[in-house]
Amino acid sequence: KTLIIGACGQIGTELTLKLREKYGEDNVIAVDIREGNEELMQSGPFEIADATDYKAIEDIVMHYEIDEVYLMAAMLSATAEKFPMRGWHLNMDSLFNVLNLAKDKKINKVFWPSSIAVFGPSTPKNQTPQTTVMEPTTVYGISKQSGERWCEYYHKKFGVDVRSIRYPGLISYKTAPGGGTTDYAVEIFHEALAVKKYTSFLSEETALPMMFMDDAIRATIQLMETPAENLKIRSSYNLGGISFTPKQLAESIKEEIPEFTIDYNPDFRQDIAETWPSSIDDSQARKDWNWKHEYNLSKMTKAMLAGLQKKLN
Ligand code: VAH
Repeated sequence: KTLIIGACGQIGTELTLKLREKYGEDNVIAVDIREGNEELMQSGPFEIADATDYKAIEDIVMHYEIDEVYLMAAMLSATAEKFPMRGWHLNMDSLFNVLNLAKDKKINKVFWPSSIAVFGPSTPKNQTPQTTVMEPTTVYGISKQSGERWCEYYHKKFGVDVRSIRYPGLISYKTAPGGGTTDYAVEIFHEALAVKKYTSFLSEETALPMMFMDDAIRATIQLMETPAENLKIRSSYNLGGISFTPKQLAESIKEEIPEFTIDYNPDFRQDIAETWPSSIDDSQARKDWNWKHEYNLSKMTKAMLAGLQKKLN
């Protein structure tokens, strides 16, 4: 049985729905600190629990006879800058809970999300390599870099089968944006449909690695289903996709909504975005588990507008 912790989050929601489709509703248990959207809540077993509460998570693992856990609970970059100690506590203690359950053989496989936020100002910005200098300057990035070190340590020391992906900015329409620096690229679609204009909190030339959620979910499940002997990386895999600036995204939206306009009012999140890469080299993921993204910028734009339109109707 599969457990998704943080099932109501941006990735967790779509991951839960996709896994339930694939493995059967009753084989995928959703857990979060609060209830999720209607589609999620009606699609299978749900438990309220705090990801940092070891006993609560262990009880759920034993009760449902869980054998693999996707730990998707985290505080993202912008929010963690406002609450550093709460961000560190949530991101790290939830990981230790799940790694220790695996070490004690109470579960046999773990997925844990890292992020391009592990890279910092001294990291090569274009086609950032799998192995490179990483001096993250955000609480979130520091927690993800530390988490990667712990994942590799538990794999090497205790044989824990933990797998991880450094997600780029993820674009989706099924959940509201949740405190990410890349979430301008989600908000913009809501505004484009509602009022045909958007004020971007990142400047027009800020290129960031991005990915449509369907590609990210497919990559996650593909990695988890890859035979362990194929995996060379046990910290976290770089995952590329597309890379675009707010200006390029606005141009893509104008193809569908000609009267759409954008203006720019960078805030503290601009400082975070400037420490991150512009594009990612994911050749290791392509080699080890045959990764290939499918959504380019225009295909993603069309899918986002169609998905949101459907939700609004
Ligand atoms: C954030 N969406 O903005 C997340 C992600 C790479 C960015 O980690 O914090």
